Amino acid sequence: MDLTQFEHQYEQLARDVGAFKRAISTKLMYTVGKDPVSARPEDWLHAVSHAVRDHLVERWMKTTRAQYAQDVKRVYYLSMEFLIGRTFTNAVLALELMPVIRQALAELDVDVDKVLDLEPDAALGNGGLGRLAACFLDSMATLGVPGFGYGIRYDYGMFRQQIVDGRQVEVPDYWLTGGNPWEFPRPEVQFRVRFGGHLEQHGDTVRWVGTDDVLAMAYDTIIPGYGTEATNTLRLWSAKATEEMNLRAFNQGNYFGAVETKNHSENVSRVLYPDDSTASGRELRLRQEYFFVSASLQDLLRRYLRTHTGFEALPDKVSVHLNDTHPVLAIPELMRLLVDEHRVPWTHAWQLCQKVFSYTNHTLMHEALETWPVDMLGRVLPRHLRIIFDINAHFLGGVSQRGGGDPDLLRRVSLIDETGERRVRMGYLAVVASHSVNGVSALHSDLMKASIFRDFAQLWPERFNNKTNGVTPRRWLAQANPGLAALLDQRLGRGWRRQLDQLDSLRHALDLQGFLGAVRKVKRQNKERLGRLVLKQLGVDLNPDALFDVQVKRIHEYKRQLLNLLHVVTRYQRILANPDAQWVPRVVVFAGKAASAYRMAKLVIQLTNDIARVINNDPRVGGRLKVVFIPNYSVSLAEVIIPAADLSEQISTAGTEASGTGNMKFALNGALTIGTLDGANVEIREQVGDENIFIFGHTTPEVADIRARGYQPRAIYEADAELRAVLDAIRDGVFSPDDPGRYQPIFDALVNWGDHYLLLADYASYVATQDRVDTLYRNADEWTRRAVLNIAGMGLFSSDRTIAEYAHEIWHTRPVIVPAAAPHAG
Ligand code: 26V
Repeated sequence: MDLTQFEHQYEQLARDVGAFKRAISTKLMYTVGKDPVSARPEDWLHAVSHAVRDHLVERWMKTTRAQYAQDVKRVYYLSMEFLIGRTFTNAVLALELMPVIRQALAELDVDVDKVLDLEPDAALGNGGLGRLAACFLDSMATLGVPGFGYGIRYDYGMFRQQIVDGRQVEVPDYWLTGGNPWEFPRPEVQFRVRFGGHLEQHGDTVRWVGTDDVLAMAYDTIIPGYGTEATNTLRLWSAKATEEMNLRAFNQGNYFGAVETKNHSENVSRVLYPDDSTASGRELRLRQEYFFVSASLQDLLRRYLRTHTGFEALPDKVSVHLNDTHPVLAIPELMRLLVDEHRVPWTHAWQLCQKVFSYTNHTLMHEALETWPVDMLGRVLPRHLRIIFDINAHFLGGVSQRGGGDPDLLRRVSLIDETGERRVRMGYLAVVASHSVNGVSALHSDLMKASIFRDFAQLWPERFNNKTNGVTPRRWLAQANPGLAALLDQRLGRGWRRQLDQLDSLRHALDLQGFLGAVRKVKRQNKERLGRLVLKQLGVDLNPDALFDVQVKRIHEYKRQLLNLLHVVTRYQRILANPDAQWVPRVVVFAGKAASAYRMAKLVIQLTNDIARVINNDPRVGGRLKVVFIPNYSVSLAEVIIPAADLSEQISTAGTEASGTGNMKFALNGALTIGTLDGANVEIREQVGDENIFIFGHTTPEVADIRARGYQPRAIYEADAELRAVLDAIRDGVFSPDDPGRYQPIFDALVNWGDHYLLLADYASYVATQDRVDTLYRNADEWTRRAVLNIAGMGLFSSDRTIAEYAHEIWHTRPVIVPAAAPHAG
């Protein structure tokens, strides 16, 4: 760059900074209503967010206009969960405004980092499924795929986790307290959603009458694309009492009763359900599911009908994607809207449905496969139950015509499970009504066809496919790890943000003088950053030279945090027995939430904290081992933890983790994986090479085999002295001297009650592999070389690749063309 060019850019920057200072000050006064002298950091956050938002709005209008002009096919991604996290930094990076904003705020005397840290996470999700939806929105916008996210605007998101005396305590997350500068309320976009009532038959037509109605009101959030003018919309629905409900209630003269009635309606969008919620409140969850799909379908049909007459073109203009079974009521709802309200003949409506819908399965865990009692569905949604029965009749009729000589087939594939209380199988309904059914990793897609959807995969093999998950490199590298991002920019240029496979050329940098050292330095800075957070939150001092061994994810038995703890205790006992050996110092980091009703998961959290307390305070350990449980795992905490990891724990029982996406985020940030051949670990290994990943444990067929032969965990316990010492210590209260029996249930689950997830079967292999980890870590250059090879191999796991596959192979949609911005007028 010559000097004049440089001067020109500098002048441009100065002009932009000046413009932003004025914009922020104006927003502070006229939007937030504060005087700069009395403004709190929260006020500045709102002011600067509004100033940034204005820039997105221009792109948003342009994209929407282009979508209409080009009459594009739109994709509607229906999901109960969108785990977006924070928006500010993401928006600023998308607009490439970070230097300008930093400078503008600094000149206004505002501490940027302090202000950024005030933004609450939009935690409208439990875990992997919700975060995937957020990564997908980012990728759809970046690729120009005309995509709309549709979901629920929960007043209370994922609970805040506090740890009190080692135990998880759930605190409500009222994330909207301070106002949400990113959303646009749309009071003019409201739809009536009906519940209850009964059916009346008039000749051929069915009328659904006497319903209790709720209004769904839209709130829009802009989803910026990266390196493009294209944006998308996330539209979330909030429940409002209807006018007649208000009138009826308030006219009865009982003011408080009336408010209660109003609350009852509006409860539908009050709170996000944790993933193992018990029977209580199940009906409310059913209402939530119907609430958001009904509003979404009414909305998208209205949009379609604005520019089309008749439904012939619907499959060319609309794709509706079902993120797991939670939105599956969209199927009978579309049938209802087409048949009852638009008078489309049943057969035609059904053909349209099958062309419009596609479905992703995210878990094979039995308890997560949704079914709804026929009784409940009949009470809450009588019309939909009738439609489901009709679909079932048509479907079973077709199956029996095909014959095949399997007398049990009809019972097995029926949409109604008739064993015990009759229930509707939502996953089956999704398969029957969709043209595409996919799993989220190669292994999971195969298992899905061999297990839960076996009969359907034989009936319609062409319907089933795999779409291996991915993660957005914008949030999980550029934003979370600015140090590594800068290093990659130096080596590869900036293109990797949109073309993640460019990371592959990092291999050529391996032998460059100083490169490994530079990578190591970034990792160390990230470990120091996490160390500061841990010191502040937990008062525990971490050694940044120690190996940071990290497991962060929802706490669940199948994910086997407990296996990790068995290794920790093994190491502790080894250190005590052999204090003079050359130990590789380790910091073992845990974070994650347990569903509030999940006893065992909560006990694992308590055990982790008890073990941490004992080990961290044992002077004999002398800092060679530290254990921390960082409370309140969230997207923004993940952004700090993941870049600091040396070792990524992905240790689920083979065959249980559908994909995992944390595994990808860690490797992308230069951690080595210790993991089983489960979910996407299998494909990660293919990409990084067997030498650069620590694989251990039994494979999926071996797991099946062990179970089939009659698994005997007690025999393993008795045969392995080291394992026995670990389990005995846990059972006998070494970590819970105040309550020695506290962990008897954990001991029993593993040794006496069948160890369902085969921890003991994998223990020896896991511990031996952890020893190999130590050996490699001693050789700093070799470790770093392999870390770089992990980063280099992550090109495949961009959610851009995943979304491109969905767009080409399932949705058949093409990008919208948004004219590029005119260059700055100066
Ligand atoms: C189930 C239920 C049941 C009723 C209450 C609310 C609720 C919420 C969520 C779920 C199922 C969650 C399934 C899930 O999160 N699966 C994860 O999906 C990730 C993205 O595909 C994948 O990487 C993880 O392996 C998989 O566990």
